[in-house]
Amino acid sequence: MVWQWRGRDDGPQPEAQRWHQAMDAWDAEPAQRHRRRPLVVIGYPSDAGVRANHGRPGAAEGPSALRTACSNLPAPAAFALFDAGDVSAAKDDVLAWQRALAAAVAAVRVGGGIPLVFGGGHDQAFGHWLGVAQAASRGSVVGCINIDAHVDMRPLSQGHPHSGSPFLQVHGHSTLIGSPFRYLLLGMQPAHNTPALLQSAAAHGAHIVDADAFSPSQESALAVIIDRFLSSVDLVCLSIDLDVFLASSAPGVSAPSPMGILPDAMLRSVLRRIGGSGKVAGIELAECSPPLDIGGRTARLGAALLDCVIRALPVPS
Ligand SMILES: [Mn+2]
Repeated sequence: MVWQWRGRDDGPQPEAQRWHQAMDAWDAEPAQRHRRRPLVVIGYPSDAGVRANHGRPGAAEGPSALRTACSNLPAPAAFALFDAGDVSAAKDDVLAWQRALAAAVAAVRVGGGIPLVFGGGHDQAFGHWLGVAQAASRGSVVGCINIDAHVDMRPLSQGHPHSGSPFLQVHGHSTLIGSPFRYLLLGMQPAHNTPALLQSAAAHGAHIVDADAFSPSQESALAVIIDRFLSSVDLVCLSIDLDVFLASSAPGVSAPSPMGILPDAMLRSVLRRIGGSGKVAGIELAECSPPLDIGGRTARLGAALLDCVIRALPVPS
C-alpha cells in the first residue's frame, strides 16, 4: 500500500501526536501485541455501486481524501490506530467489492479492533455489516444506524446490488441467517424518497426518522428513539452517508441535499450518544466524492465526524 499518512509534526510528546504519527500498518495478529484497542482504517475505493445507481461517479477517490483529512486529527490516547489499506475487486462487480470488505472487516473484528471504513459508495454498508455479523458471536443481534438522506433499501437492479440497496441486502441476509433486522435511519429527506420506497422500507422493519428530528425541540425525543434502538441490538454498525448534510457543508457527494441536516451541536450530541453506548462495532463514512468536493470540505467534515464519535467511545478497562 502507498503510505499516505503525513502531516504536521508538533514534536514527540504523547499529547502532541496526530493520526499520521500514531498510525501503523495493520497486520494479521495485532490484538495480542497491543494494550490499547485498535481502530483500523479500511478503504473502499469504489464508485461502482454509485454508477450502477445512476449517481455521479467520484467516490472511488474518497478513501484517499479521507486519509488526508484525518492525518492531522489529534491522536486518541485511548486507542491504537492502524491502516489495513484498501480492499479491491473487479471494477464493476459490486457484490465482489462488498464481499472483499466483509472479509477485511471480519478480520479486524476477530483481531479485537473497530473498523473505520472509508468510502466509497454506500454499497459498502452491506459489506461492513456482513463482516461484523460474520465475526460476531453466535446469536448476536447486529443492527445498523444509518445517518442518511436516503433509505437505501431500493430493490437490486437485475439482481445486482448498488449504492441504493445495501440495507435491503442487510435485510435479506438477516432473514437468511434467522437474525432480526434492526435498522434505524436518521436524517431522511422526504424530497428524496418516494412514498413507495418509504412504505417498502417500513414494511421490511426499518425505523425511519426524518431530518426534522434534528431540531433542538426534538432532542429528547430523538434520544429516546436512539436509546430504544440501541437496547434492541448487541452490536451496531454506524454508517454516515455524507449526503445527509446540507449541501454547503457536504458538496462532495453524488446526491447533495439542499435541505440536509447541519453538522451542529445537536448532531454531535447524537454521535456521542451512539458512540458512548459501548455497542459500536464499526464506523463508516460513505459517499465522499473528491472530484465533486469544494476545497476538501466534505472530506474534512468526515474527519471531524469521526473524531467526534471516537472521543465518545468507551475506553476498555
Ligand atoms: Mn446512502
